Amino acid sequence: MSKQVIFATGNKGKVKEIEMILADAGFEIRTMKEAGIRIDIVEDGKTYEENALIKVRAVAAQPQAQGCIVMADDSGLEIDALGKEPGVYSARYLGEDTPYSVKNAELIRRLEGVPDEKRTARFVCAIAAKLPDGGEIITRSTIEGRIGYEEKGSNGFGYDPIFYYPPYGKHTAELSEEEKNQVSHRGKALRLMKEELKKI
Ligand code: ITT
Repeated sequence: MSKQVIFATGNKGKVKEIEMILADAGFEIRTMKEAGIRIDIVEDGKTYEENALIKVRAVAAQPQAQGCIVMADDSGLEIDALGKEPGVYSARYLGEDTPYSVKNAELIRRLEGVPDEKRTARFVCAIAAKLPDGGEIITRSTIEGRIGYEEKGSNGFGYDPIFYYPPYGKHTAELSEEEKNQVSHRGKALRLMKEELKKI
């Protein structure tokens, strides 16, 4: 089994976490940029799984990816009181280039007057892998929490400053990298993927 992995993501926050989570798996990990792959991928799937597969298939079709395992992460934040928005549109919510301080403030504003017990939310992560023989594997995991009342913490990325994680009594942006990876949607989905890859 190839130990060379190309991760099909352009999100630096994800890359940092992925490299830490997979550090003990013995893979040689490169991002698509590091592998010299510069393609625009249209993520028009309706689910996290579909989008993760769209990313791995697009990258695996490139000549630079031959012989490598290609992996991708598609993830998002589901807020129950907002009908699971922004969900699969999390990166595009209010515009791809809009600062997260603005996106986070808007989500908090939309939850004004919503009590604690109805502020439930989760991060979801689907990880897809495309193997050199064309085989595909998908794993998925979530982390359950609530939307807070203000931004807290400066670790992590994206919506971490507004995601309150009850078992630690902190927002995920207040957790260390190790703490977040231990309990996060991405940490758990990637560890499931490591287990699946060990079987082949
Ligand atoms: P790639 O497709 O290049 O991987 P992306 O940022 O466009 O990067 P997604 O389409 O999967 O990735 O969007 C996921 C969005 O969900 C991400 O941009 C964040 O806004 C949010 N998100 C996912 N995981 C998160 C986490 O651990 N902490 C905070 N926000 C997260």
